[in-house]
Amino acid sequence: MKIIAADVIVTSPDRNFVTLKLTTDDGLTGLGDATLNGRELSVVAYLREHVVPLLIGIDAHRIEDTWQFLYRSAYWRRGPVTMAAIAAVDVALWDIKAKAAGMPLYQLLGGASRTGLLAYGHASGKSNEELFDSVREHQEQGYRAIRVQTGVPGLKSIYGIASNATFEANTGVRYDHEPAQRGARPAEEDWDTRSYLRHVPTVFEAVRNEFGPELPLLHDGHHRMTPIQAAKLGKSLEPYDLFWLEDVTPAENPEALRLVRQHTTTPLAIGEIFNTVWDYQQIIREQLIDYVRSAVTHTGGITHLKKILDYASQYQIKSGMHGPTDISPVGMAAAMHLGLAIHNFGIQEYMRHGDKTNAVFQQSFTWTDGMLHPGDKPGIGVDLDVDEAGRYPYETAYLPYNRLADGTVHDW
Ligand code: GCO
Ligand code: MG
Repeated sequence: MKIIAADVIVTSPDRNFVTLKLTTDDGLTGLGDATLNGRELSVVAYLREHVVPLLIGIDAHRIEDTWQFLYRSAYWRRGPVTMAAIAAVDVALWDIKAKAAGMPLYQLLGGASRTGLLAYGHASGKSNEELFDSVREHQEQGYRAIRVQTGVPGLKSIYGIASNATFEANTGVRYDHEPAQRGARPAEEDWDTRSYLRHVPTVFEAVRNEFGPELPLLHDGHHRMTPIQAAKLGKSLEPYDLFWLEDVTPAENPEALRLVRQHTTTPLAIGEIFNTVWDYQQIIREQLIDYVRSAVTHTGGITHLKKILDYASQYQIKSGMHGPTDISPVGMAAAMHLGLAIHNFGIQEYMRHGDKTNAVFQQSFTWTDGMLHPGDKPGIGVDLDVDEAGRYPYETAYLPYNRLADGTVHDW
């Protein structure tokens, strides 16, 4: 079964997506997600210029061999662009193999280990009132686990807060569902860690008082704290029993989590901007985290993320795969198949894609009582309507960035 065509499809229905479509000589097709938010075209070039020519003629069944070939033959290993490109090839090959077998992909990964995947959504608000409404809205949509992000007094616009009126007016989508803004330059947001550290525990106290002790609550620090600040936050949130506290310190230095871990029993999650097992090696071995946040899309695909998660399982560390809107429906489907099959599944992030996106990508997954299931169509269960995709050409878009009050650039 040979690859005879490899097409890189760029489309921007509600946001930019990059998809690789492989076709075999017996007429099967497979899809892989290669979307790298705000840097999409770098992966397009990597694929079109350097990978597509190597794929024509290869045996589509040889997934592990193709992975090792693309990873090792480049010499320049790792990094988000390379690993997103390899991921797209890997997932497209798994899609093809599962279609050839006539089975949903999770069957090839060992079969279902559970009936569905617990998923969490993003509630947010500038004020507690707005936040409570957002939590309730998510509960009405079926969510049984909820991430809570709050505005901070004195800060105009910060990561993860939905009520950004300018953004919504410009884009027609809620900010928490889509932080990347179309336009020639990144939007500037503001930040003050001391105000944040003072305010966040009061919000979690209010949320627990309003919604009770049962509801699993999560929070994302988005890499903005120093280790000692992160330790303080973890400690001050302990009474509110978080499911996890995410990305507390910058990801370049994972061993910073040692200090955080020494000070708090709040469970820690990290990894959405990691891209290989090497980023995780030390923090898994030293048991510095509780959840692996990588997406299939940014971590070399199913083949490589499964290895990371198998390693993590030896230390009772679970999956918490990244699932914001910048993971395309193809990347989400791959995550669902992997999550259904592995033993150490923890939770799946799930934000809804917009209607235009859902018209480009026809999907087989189901959402029932807060649980996702990838469906039982052969392959990963996603089709791409090329004509519909063609209606939405690429649009320049950037993620925002932060400045402190004195103008210093800060982690966003
Ligand atoms: C999350 C993430 C996202 C990222 C986004 C960047 O936890 O879902 O932090 O909100 O900011 O994916 O592209
Ligand atoms: Mg995050």
